[in-house]
Amino acid sequence: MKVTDSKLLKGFTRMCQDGFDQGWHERNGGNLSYRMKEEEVKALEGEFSFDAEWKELGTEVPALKNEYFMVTGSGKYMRNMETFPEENLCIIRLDETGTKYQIVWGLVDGGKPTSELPTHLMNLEVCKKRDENIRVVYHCHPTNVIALTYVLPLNDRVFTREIFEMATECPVVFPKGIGVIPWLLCGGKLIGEATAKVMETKDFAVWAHHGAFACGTDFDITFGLMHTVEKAAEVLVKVMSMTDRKLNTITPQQFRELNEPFGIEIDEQFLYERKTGFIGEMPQD
Ligand code: 2HA
Ligand code: ZN
Repeated sequence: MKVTDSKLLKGFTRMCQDGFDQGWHERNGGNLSYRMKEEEVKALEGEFSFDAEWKELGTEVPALKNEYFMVTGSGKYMRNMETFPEENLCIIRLDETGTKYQIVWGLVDGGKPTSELPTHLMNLEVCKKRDENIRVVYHCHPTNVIALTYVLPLNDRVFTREIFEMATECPVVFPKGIGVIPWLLCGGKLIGEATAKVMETKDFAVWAHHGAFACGTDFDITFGLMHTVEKAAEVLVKVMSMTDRKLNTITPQQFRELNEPFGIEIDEQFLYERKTGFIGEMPQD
């Protein structure tokens, strides 16, 4: 089968377009990676070429050795992925040490995989270790999430709790919460390590003053997670533009009531008692 006819490529590029349509991918902002299933590799490998030179990843991901990934290209625009996939994205394979990659399809006019490749692969590696069905890692620049990194403490518990309170759906969709990473230089191993640390236990990481990362088992789940967090962040921005305190909100006890009917276990660290009611207050314990 041709890569461009595959359901995989259609799902991948549709997600890029959906993110662009949301306004999360100005210019060349954001990137997407997908760890391919064996059957997807088999169906498409007739079109692969194995002549390209092996390049250093800039990190080590031994648990992903010999695997194939569909990834957006560095400097490429998400709005072009659906229309011109061969020029803007690629399929890479890793070598048997998990330290080098080779482009086997795509980027036909030249180029290299996303500048955030180390973060993507380090995330995909830790995610695979906790759930081998997690295949998608998505990075974008969601406006309201970024705005909140200027006014909320960069603290996992506070950030998660304030987002949780903005929609009952939130703790149902991501009961393990959100991890927040302070400003770090993007594109390298250090920020990749910090993000992977979050992804060891959570599906969502915020990069202060930059954007967000989400992981998931498929494109719908991963995009839906980003969309849910950003929607709640938008509500919080609206609330904060009216007040620094809420008159009404969802209480810790009400959050706990969600556990049983929804088959979830909201991490108790986020259900601390509020003392002042000020948005962004730190937990006392
Ligand atoms: O330009 O978003 O973080 C792509 C990015 C880098
Ligand atoms: Zn970015």
